[in-house]
Amino acid sequence: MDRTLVIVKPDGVERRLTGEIIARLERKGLSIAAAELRTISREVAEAHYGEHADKPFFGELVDFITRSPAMVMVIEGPQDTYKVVRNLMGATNPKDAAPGTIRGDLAIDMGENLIHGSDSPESAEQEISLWFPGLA
Ligand code: IDP
Ligand code: MG
Repeated sequence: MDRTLVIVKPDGVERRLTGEIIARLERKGLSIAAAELRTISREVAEAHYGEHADKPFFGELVDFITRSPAMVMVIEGPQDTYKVVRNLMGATNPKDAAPGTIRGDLAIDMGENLIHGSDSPESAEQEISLWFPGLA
C-alpha cells in the first residue's frame, strides 16, 4: 500500500464540492486513511508551501489556503498513489486541465483550483508527517 496527502482547498469546501471530490477518488479505487476538516494556520500553510516561498503569488496562496476550512486527507492505494491522484486532479491551471479531471471539470481560476496532491513519493511522506504526525 502507498499513501499521499490530499487537501480539498477552501474553495472546494465553500462550493460544497468535498463530497464530489472524495467520490472521484473513491470511484477510482482509492481509500481514505485519515481525514479532518481544518482551518489551516499560517504557520502550517507556510511550511506546506515552503517550496513556493520566493514566488510572487506566495502571500496570496497562504491567504487563500487559510481563509476557511479545508478537508485534509491521507489517501491510500497501490504503488504510486500520488501519481494516480495527480492524474485525477488535472493540470495546476484549470484553464489547461483536461476535461474529466477534477480541475478540468470543476474549476476555472488558477488561484482557486480546488485540490492539492503531493507531487512525489518524497513529498507525500514529508507532507503526511507535517499534517498527520501521529498517523501509523
Ligand atoms: P500543484 O498544486 O498543481 O502542485 P504548484 O505549482 O505546486 O501546483 O503550486 C501550488 C499552488 O499554488 C497551486 O495549486 C495554485 O493554487 C497556486 N499557484 C501556482 N501558481 C500560481 C500562480 O501563478 N498564481 C497564483 N497561484 C498559483
Ligand atoms: Mg505542488
